[in-house]
Amino acid sequence: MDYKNWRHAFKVDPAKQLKDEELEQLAESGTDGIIIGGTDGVTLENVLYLLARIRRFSVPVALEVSTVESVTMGFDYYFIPTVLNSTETKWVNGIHHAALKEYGHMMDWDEVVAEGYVIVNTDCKAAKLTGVNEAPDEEDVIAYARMAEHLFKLPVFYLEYSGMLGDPAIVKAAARVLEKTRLVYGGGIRSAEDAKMMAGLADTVIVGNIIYEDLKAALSTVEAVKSVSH
Ligand code: 1GP
Repeated sequence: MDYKNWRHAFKVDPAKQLKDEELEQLAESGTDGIIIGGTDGVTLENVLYLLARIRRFSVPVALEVSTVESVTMGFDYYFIPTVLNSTETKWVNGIHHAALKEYGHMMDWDEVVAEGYVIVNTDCKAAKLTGVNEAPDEEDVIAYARMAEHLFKLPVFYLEYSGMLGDPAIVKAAARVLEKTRLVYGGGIRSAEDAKMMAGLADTVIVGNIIYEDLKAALSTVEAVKSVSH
């Protein structure tokens, strides 16, 4: 399924362990996609290992690129974050520029999807890494959403609350100003109820950490998201 129609996706971390049967349950859960991505410990070796194991199933697989060294062929999509509220240009366009100098001539642009990221939870690892020191408020988020859609014409606006459940008022505010750009929500979803709430506001709901803490709860989010029309 085209990523533009994804309502639910699991984000699996190549630095964390999953048993074969756990991976099978995720892949066969009815989710629309699996994203391989993480902040630390992402290596070519662990990305390849996870990709090979997920490829036994028919679910679409995307790599969310965090280090250029871990990029490998074989994914359906390559999601490339540009952190719109980072204080370091490296995370906005620096690594991207270096990567394109080296690999730009051989990229299949149909598989590449740029994600305008806004990191709201300043305590998460991604915020620390990318120099997000202040949490954007509702007005900031609205301006970033408009920047993503109208200035930069990005296909995806990713509201990242990693590790904490987002403020529905802020998610709603972003949804209100986005028309063509997809609103992807991720962070702190631990139950079917959380998933339903965010599914009512965002186009795509991403479920990460709970996979490693309570797989059953993680699996329950698929049906929950699908039960909400949007
Ligand atoms: C992380 O947005 C995802 O990039 C999901 O967040 O791990 O908190 O579910 P959680």
